[in-house]
Amino acid sequence: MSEKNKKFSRRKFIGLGIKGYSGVQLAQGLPLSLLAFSGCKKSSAKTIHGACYHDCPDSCSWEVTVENGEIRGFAGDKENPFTAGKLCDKMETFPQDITFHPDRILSPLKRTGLKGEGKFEKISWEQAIKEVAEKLKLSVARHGGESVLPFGYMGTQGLIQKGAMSNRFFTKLGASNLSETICGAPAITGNMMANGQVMGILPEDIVHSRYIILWGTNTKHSNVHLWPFVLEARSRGAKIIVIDPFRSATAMEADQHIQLMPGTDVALALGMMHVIIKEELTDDEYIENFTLGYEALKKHVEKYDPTTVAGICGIEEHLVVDFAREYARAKPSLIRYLVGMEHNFNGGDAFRSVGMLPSLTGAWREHGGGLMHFTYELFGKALNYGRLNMYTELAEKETRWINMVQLGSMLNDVDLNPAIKTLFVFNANPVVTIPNQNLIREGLKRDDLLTVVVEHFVTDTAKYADYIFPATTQLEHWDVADSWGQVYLNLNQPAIEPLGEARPNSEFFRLLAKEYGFNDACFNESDIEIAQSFFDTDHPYMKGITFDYLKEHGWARLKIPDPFLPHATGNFGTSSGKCEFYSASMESSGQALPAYKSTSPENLAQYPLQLLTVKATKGFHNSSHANVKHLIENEGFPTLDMSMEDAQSRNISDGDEVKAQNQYGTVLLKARIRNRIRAGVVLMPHGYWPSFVKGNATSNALTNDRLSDFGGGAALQDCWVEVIRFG
Ligand SMILES: Nc1nc2c(c(=O)[nH]1)N[C@H]1C(S)=C(S)[C@@H](COP(=O)(O)OP(=O)(O)OC[C@H]3O[C@@H](n4cnc5c(=O)[nH]c(N)nc54)[C@H](O)[C@@H]3O)O[C@H]1N2
Ligand SMILES: Nc1nc2c(c(=O)[nH]1)N[C@H]1C(S)=C(S)[C@@H](COP(=O)(O)OP(=O)(O)OC[C@H]3O[C@@H](n4cnc5c(=O)[nH]c(N)nc54)[C@H](O)[C@@H]3O)O[C@H]1N2
Ligand code: SF4
Ligand SMILES: [Mo]
Repeated sequence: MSEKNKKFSRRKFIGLGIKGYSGVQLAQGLPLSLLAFSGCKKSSAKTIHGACYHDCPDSCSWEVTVENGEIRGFAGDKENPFTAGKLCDKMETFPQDITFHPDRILSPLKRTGLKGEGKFEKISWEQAIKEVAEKLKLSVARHGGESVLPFGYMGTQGLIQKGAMSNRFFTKLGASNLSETICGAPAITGNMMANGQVMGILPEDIVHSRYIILWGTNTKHSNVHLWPFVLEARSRGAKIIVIDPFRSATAMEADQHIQLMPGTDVALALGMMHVIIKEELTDDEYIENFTLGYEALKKHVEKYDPTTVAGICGIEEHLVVDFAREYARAKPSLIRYLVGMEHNFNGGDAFRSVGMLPSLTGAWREHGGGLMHFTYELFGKALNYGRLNMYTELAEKETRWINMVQLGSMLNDVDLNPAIKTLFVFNANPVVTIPNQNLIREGLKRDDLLTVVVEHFVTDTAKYADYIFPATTQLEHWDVADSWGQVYLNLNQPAIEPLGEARPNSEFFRLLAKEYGFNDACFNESDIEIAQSFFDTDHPYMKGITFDYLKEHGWARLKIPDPFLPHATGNFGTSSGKCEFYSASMESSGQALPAYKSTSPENLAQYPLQLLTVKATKGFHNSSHANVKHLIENEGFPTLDMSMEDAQSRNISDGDEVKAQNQYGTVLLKARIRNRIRAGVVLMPHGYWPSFVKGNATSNALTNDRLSDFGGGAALQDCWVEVIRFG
């Protein structure tokens, strides 16, 4: 459907109200029972406030209209200035797409076929919990608590359903801990090394900026609700620059697109510093008062001259110089980064070096200037997270950490002591979202592994489960939603009763804890009690924001002082309180200063093209929604963007079916030759499920589980393939 048509049908949907909604539901093939329109009954429609659960910087507020226990309307909250009445494309039809999806699991399932085959039979909750608890007990008695791996991730980022009860259960059990590193870890580590915190300026303040660099972030798709503020800044005279190896949807709308080679951002940032220092465009007073290690940095960046940097980044030399000058002279200038450039061997240092730029030029001094990154630290101060991590109350001893990025290796590691014998997967779909898909599948096939999945669907991961438990969706459970991309706090209230036998994640772990014999009072705490505990604080950001207030109003903006200029006069979170150009704490590892590290791909002769697997779809959220018919149809067959040069040398034309392959796997794609990617690099969208595409393999079948430079993140873009036409 074209952009224009989509907008039209959305307006029509809102305009027609209840009747229009039923029409949309019918078009999506909802079970007719749900459409029973109680026209003859007296209307008792209620508005229920809620919020999106996705791992997304926007954390939108929504309103659900409910009548006689049925949903009559669903839309973004019009009053919330950030959501501004509009959810993103993929969430507009969330109730029918996810909650009422015909494939939704509505009762517990037990495996009957081979692992991976996807054959299950229904089983009662009582029996399933009993069997899982029994098997778990036997296994823990034999192999110890650390043989249990809880693989829970960001399927929902709501504070309760993400982990409040599961944290308690696995801590008490003495299970292994999961290092949640696949998203944000290198970005956070890099920024923290320089600035000691990731809290930059507030999103709305971008309107005051006059020079906006969207550095490795696809705002139009990944951070949809920031985009109107970017456009507002542009209408007030701002220039927008995108730095991305791909001509993303956002890059297409920018005033300038710097299309560098992947993983070379650190070189570009150090090259900019070289020019800024050499041309005396620095803010010396800011450097003197609020930074540490300037002399060492100055010496270090001497070697990052424009010629060298242009060579590394694969861009023209004058670009490095012009860009540095423009950035340093513009006032206020802002860098927006998020996560996108972290997934490579230079990822952490990219965030560290780019994060230093505003201190070199004093950009932090101005309203709208500096850096914009994550906002979660503001919620960390405001809310009481005491009931989330109950380690000191429940842990008997410290247990090991397992890096989620290496799930495949860990499941297959015969020397791991103890081996992983029980795997709980909830809020996650690792077969699709974790590198090295085929290795993970191999591991999940192990006969001696008990796999328990809590899900909405039989995903490509759940197909390997011994037991699957049906989880509720955001329309059916309580949650509290903080945010990493804006400053509104939301209370999500259930709008309808759970469908079938679905239960919240929290309830699954409550029941399992009880069956396992854990009697601590914390396992009896209800979701509402946990929700209330977050408000047990007198922090000034929470003035007037109580549980009862949010029950009534749904959302509230944290009471942050306005204007908010976090580093106008220093106040960095480092131990020195300054922006650290030089990290003394990293001296022993030789990494006190950010540096470009060249990567040496294996088998470059055989696999010469660098593959990026990024969130380039509008319809999917990581792997979520990638089983929704109209969204898959909208996205079409997964594409592989190639340069004309690379395509011609392989006799490939636009639209041809191709195989991208390397030592880890093979994925079938459709070549797209639209001048969106530079020669030497190819790109495919991430999120598709193997079982929904030809070839039964998707992006992470080609990636490997090597780590990034810092934070234990995934270097999944350090991936090389060959592309061959077939068919
Ligand atoms: N190649 C490649 N790989 C990537 C990325 C990339 O760009 N490229 N991006 C990475 C990033 S940034 C991230 S954040 C990860 C995301 O990885 P995941 O956290 O695995 O994200 P999703 O694919 O959204 O899978 C979440 C699953 O949780 C389920 N779910 C949703 N709500 C609930 C609930 O309330 N209860 C339960 N039990 N389940 C629920 C959904 O049905 C879905 O199947 O992927 C990473 N992987
Ligand atoms: N529609 C949609 N929105 C989403 C998500 C989704 O799956 N779908 N996922 C959510 C999640 S979990 C996250 S973490 C955020 C992420 O949001 P962003 O931080 O914006 O990250 P990505 O969308 O992964 O990547 C952004 C851009 O980085 C580019 N890139 C890749 N490697 C490099 C590099 O080395 N240098 C530079 N400069 N750029 C590079 C990619 O080409 C891509 O266009 O988005 C969230 N929003
Ligand atoms: S996925 Fe993001 S943009 Fe879309 S509704 Fe949810 S929070 Fe908003
Ligand atoms: Mo993410």
